[in-house]
Amino acid sequence: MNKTDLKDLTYLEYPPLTDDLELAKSHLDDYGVAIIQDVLSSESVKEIKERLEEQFYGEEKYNVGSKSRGDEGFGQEVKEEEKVSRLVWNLINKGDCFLQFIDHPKILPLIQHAIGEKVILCSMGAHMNGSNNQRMPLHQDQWPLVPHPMDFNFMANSMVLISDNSPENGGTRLIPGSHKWPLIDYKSANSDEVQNNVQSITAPAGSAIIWSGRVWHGNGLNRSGEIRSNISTAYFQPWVRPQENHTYSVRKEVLEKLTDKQRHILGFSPFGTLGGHDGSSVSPAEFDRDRESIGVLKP
Ligand SMILES: O=C(O)CCC(=O)C(=O)O
Repeated sequence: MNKTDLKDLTYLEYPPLTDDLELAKSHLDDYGVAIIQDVLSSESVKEIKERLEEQFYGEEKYNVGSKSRGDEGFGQEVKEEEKVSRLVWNLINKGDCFLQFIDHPKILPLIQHAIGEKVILCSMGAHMNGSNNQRMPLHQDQWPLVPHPMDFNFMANSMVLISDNSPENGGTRLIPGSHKWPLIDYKSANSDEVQNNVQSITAPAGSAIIWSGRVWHGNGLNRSGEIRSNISTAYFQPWVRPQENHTYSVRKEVLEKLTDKQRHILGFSPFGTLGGHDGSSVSPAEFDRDRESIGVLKP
């Protein structure tokens, strides 16, 4: 790693928005990024925005969840009052309006195009970036989660925009084309040489960005005076351990509402020989460990 001359790296423009699935697949291949228009209606955006804002202030009130200024990953000391952003984790439990993102028909086929037919959900969370945030380090989603850099695509991410994204409100900054870069380290990727080439996306609320786990990206600087909210739903090939362990964190009342397909994507059933029990490939969501797992037995 790290023999690359940063001057040789190629930067592409963002691909145009599209609602054509086949074109979006070719954008994913060529740019590592696709931007899909009209994934949500304006009524749906409004409903989700209201739910997210309630959750943001609810988590604030009960002093739970995750707050940041953005630049903690650079090792910055941050005062509590400077933490203007929240990552509202595990939306699966936080409103029926989020369940559609587990297997959204305009998103899941593109994720499957990027990493294959069989997927497991890594995590779903809202990046609610407050005004006066700071930049997080540019990163590849699939890299820090797995101990070794691996030069193939086993992760893909989606972000449904609940706010219009622009340079003014810290639209997500991605580097189209960087999925084909040679492996470079974190420090080089965060050098001025690279940072100066990265632009915030401009796209309307209701659209979605899909990207390969190897695309370098990060947040943008929000100076708009308002919160910018994007919902990230990320997926792995099913052999990787997900960020959120849905098999114990999904609340019972939510589990009852999920379809079989959604439970499967959340990891409630095995993939091949992985994720079953006692050598069995049957692992239903209602699994009762005390009754069904075989313990110490004697003849
Ligand atoms: O908030 C954003 O725009 C990007 C967030 C992001 O890249 C991340 O948390 O991995």
